Amino acid sequence: MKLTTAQITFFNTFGYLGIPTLFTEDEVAGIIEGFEWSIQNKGGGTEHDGSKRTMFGGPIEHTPEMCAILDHPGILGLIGGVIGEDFNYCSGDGNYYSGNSGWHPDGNWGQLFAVKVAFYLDPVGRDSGCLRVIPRSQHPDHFIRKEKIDPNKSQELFGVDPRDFPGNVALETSPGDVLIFNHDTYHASFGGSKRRRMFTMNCTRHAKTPEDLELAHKYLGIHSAGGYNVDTGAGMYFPTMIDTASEDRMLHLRQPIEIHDELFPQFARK
Ligand SMILES: O=C(O)CCC(=O)C(=O)O
Repeated sequence: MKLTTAQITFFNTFGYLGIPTLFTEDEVAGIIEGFEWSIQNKGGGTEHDGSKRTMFGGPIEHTPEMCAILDHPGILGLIGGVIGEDFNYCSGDGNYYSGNSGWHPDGNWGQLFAVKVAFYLDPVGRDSGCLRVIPRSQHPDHFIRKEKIDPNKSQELFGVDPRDFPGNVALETSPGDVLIFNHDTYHASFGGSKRRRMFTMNCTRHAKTPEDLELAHKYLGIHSAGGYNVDTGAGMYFPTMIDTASEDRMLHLRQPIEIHDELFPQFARK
């Protein structure tokens, strides 16, 4: 799949993009099976009682089938279309969410450096836990950034419930639809169930300049297994991701592995 110029312009202008039915019904069934196996066996899912979010790292790294999401032509076209075909895959999180996620950006890079790909595994609507975004809030000159407005305080500030923060867009999805957004874009979710199934992939530009290499070090110093003090047994990724990687997949893994092992030699793959 190749994004159209209009889709790329939409992403660059508004800071997010949704692709309906990127995955077929059969593919969705396989992804849900792989997600459930992973969270139940590797992610603490058996303990989930709805009182809080259950979260685990590297949701696509624990089974060969989930790892293959990184080889899927639709996913490669989507991520490659917005940050370059040689993008770095930088892990992600798998979740049984419980309740609302307040408004937040995932980064404050001031430029398009990192993106999040979001997969919701149940139908989610505006009041049942879908992702909401504030279009254009990725820009450093967006009014909420310039005026340091916290949209979570919009009830106190403006008499408006945070879920109705002016201008926000509810991205209702069904399984198989895929969302992508700039890490700097403010996002949230309201009204979801106590077992809202969702996982993400984080990706950054491949670093080619000294400035980008510095950003990549900064990024992986925080947002990586080592950054979270997690020993995957294989460094940057859980072993299955590397053990089943083709040369094409390695294009998206090599630079994060190198930087991660340099930053966290104690966790490096032996
Ligand atoms: O679905 C949600 O609760 C929002 C997800 C989110 O905030 C995130 O992945 O950073």
